[in-house]
Amino acid sequence: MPFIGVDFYRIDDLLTDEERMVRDTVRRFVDERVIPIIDKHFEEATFPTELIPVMARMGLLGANLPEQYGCANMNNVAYGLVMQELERGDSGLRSFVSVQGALVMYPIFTFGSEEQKRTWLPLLARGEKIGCFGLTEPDHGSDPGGMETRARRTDKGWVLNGTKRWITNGTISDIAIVWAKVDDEINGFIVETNTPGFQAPEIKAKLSLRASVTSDLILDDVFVPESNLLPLSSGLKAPLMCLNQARYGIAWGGIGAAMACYQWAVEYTKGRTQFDKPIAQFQLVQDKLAHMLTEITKGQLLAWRLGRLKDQGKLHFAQTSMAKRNNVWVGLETARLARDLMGASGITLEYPVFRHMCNLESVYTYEGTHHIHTLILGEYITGLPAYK
Ligand code: TGC
Ligand code: FAD
Repeated sequence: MPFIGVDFYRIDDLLTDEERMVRDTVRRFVDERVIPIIDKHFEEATFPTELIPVMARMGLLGANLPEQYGCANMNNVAYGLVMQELERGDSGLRSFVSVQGALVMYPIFTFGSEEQKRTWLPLLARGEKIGCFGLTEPDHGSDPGGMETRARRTDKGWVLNGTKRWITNGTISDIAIVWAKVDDEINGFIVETNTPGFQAPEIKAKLSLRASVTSDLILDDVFVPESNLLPLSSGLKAPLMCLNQARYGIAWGGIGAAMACYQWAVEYTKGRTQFDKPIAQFQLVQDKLAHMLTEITKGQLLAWRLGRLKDQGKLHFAQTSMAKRNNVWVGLETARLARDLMGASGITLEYPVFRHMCNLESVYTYEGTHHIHTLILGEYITGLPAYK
């Protein structure tokens, strides 16, 4: 079924020609190149690596970073629309692009030396090198400040020891941005994954984000030269700043997945007859469709405003938390309701809603769980942190 878009409040009128052009280009790419192959990748639990060079040529990797490092220099609304469209295809594809841009290129751009930026950013933008971001550990997920990975100084650099878990792109990466403690201070390191002592075994048997690679990172006396320390990355605030970038993209992505599920729910219920009527004519069904459209529209407005604030440099991270929290919930709620309205047909890969629903369970958890974003907002409102 061709995607017709969901724009009840004429949000198109709030976009520039360029933003619409970017959105429509990625929309076409998703319809023509992603939708036809993604079910097979989801079923076989493989990532469509063949799309990496295509997305790189389209300027989607690190798309909101400057041209001088080989990036597309999009504004943040255009970048958000890219994320929306990619996640309309599959959260795994958006995850890949989020990690490469927001969690690998952004920290090098923000905390790296000029030499590190010139060395790595163009390669990452062209998709010739792939990166991952290692913050979470087996015993430290929501509480990354408790990490146990350590960096020890030596004559020529650093030696890293520790384990990271649930790392997107880990097994297919050339570099890992690894966060480790030096004494009590957290620092970021560019770890080249072919360094002796580094392993990235893939985590198998996932029932969510199956078209995405997720891995452990095991660092056993891994030597990292001094030139690969991110010199400006001191403190937990540094990885949290990276998370803001990824959470921003997810706020748009959740709505993309919701739009796909909503359109299927409308089409399916209009075409499915029970009791001699299309089920779309029943009030209980219309109640769910009205709820979906309302929540999607609110989520779209939230994402659009977030983007404009980000472009104006006025964004507080609690505003990003509100949008990540809300819009991933909208995605999951819409996917679950769409699945319900499609009856038994909703549970197969013949329609994308169950795939989106399974994916969004991870998106609800990663980049700060729904609870954690509630508590970030709680701290913003009251000044009182409830998570510690
Ligand atoms: P806390 O003491 O509150 O903060 C330490 C310092 O950081 C500042 N800060 C932030 N700065 C920028 N952005 C943010 N979002 C910030 N949050 C806090 C804070 O003001 C403080 O600054 P300063 O100057 O006083 O030092 O830190 P805490 O240890 O109490 O933790 C706070 C908490 C729980 C909110 C934080 O740790 C958190 O966000 N936890 C969630 C962890 C998380 O989101 N992990 C994600 C891992 S990566 C991932 O999931 C990738 S999925 C990718 C994909 O496939 O798409
Ligand atoms: P926990 O922190 O153990 O949380 C379990 C439950 O307890 C949740 O409901 C949580 O909300 C709740 N909880 C915890 N603390 C509190 C509190 N203070 N108050 C109330 N409730 C609380 N990480 C990376 O570093 N890089 C990646 O690329 C990456 N990719 C991922 C890909 C996938 C597919 C998944 C599933 C995860 C990925 N993650 C990645 C890890 C992700 O960020 C963590 O899973 C997430 O931060 C939650 O940590 P946890 O799973 O250890 O859950």
